[in-house]
Amino acid sequence: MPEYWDPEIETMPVEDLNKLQEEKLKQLVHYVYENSPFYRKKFDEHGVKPEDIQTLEDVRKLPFTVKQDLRDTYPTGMFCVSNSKLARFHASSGTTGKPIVVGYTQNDIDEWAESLARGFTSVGLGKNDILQVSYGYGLFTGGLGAHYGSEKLGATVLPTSSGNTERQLELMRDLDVTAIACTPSYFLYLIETARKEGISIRDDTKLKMGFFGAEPWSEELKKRIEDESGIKAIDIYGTSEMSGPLFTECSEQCGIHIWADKFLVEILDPETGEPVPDGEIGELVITTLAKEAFPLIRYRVRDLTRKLSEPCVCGRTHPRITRISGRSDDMIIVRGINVFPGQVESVLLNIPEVGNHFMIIVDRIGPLDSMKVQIEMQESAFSDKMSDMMALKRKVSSALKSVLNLAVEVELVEHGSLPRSEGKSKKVIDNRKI
Ligand code: DLL
Repeated sequence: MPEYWDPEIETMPVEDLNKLQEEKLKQLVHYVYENSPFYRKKFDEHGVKPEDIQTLEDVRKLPFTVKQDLRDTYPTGMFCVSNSKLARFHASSGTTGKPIVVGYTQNDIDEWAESLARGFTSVGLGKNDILQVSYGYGLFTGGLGAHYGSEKLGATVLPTSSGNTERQLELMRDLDVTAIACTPSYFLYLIETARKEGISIRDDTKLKMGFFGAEPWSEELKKRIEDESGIKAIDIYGTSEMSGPLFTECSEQCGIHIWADKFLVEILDPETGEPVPDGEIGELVITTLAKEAFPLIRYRVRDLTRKLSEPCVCGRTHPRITRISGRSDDMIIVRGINVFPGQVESVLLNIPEVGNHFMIIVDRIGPLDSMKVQIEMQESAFSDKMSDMMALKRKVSSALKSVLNLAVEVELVEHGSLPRSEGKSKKVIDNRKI
């Protein structure tokens, strides 16, 4: 019997769900028009009035919101409530310029926690579980987001935050932790550190699942994590602008459930802004239907994914999105060829001799772009024979070439020599930008 947090909402017939979204959308456009000078101006410039929005399809009459809008209105120029109604801020460390500040009313925090409580329940997490939250606590939304979600569920939280890996492992064992939430790259580091200490996550801990997200990760990495640790790896997704970590896969693991009573999803062609057919890849665009402090209208998230509208076999009727395959602005262009780091990860992790860590380095030598991939090998694959190493390099090179259509230099580096990450990992160094 599948378990639901809120069966009535989660299994609501699609037509009813659409009606509910329509009502909420209508309320939202009035709300932002009345409470956010930013949106009032945007709507006016776009020639659209709240009354023009009567059906769900009318959402397409509304202007997009983009990250630059959040920067231009830094810190709180897009908020719809005064400071006295705010319960919390978070901020994302923008790679360029000012960070982005997001704000929440108490109600926003409750809604956020509820979204996660639904997701946690959908993979079988419950009151008897102990969740180790190894996402960073603080301005980043990961730690506190997972923490509040878990408390709402009634599970026990172990708020380790990131870092101090040996201690994390010690507590995980001593307290019989059953689930963890962290970036997939940090979990790889945990597995590696455990191994060095002679601990097997599979045999020496009670860990049964992990909620991995906050950075792109491939199916191949999921498989490696599951094979090396014996736990179930669940995809968890969200962004600071939407609130933080919000959505997870259910135990069927066939897409991430997006709670349609709280968020309206569009998948659009990044070039034309037109919707792509169900199941086709495009850019995720989100409208928040339940947020008070910092609602977003048609926010262009820039993450690339597919929408699956068919109800899930778990009985939930809300739409799903597939694993994020990259960001439209993550793409590196090398000699005119588009390369997504995720593609590189998929190719590499399909080769058994290749270890779990790699780094892409892009350079410009004279007029020409060049791409190099540094790869750690599996310790077991290391050989003293030069010819074996050369053969492995050729194998990796030709696998990359066949997928990327690009000649890539491959450098095999010593196990443990590439940087390990405690939070979001960096997989690309683009020296052309320096
Ligand atoms: O990373 C929120 C979060 C925390 C999500 C913990 C999941 C777990 P930001 O720092 O604003 O928020 O970064 C959001 O991270 O647009 C994606 O590009 C990427 N991202 C987040 N989750 C995933 C995922 C948090 N499951 C940006 N798969 C997003 C792939 C992800 N990319």
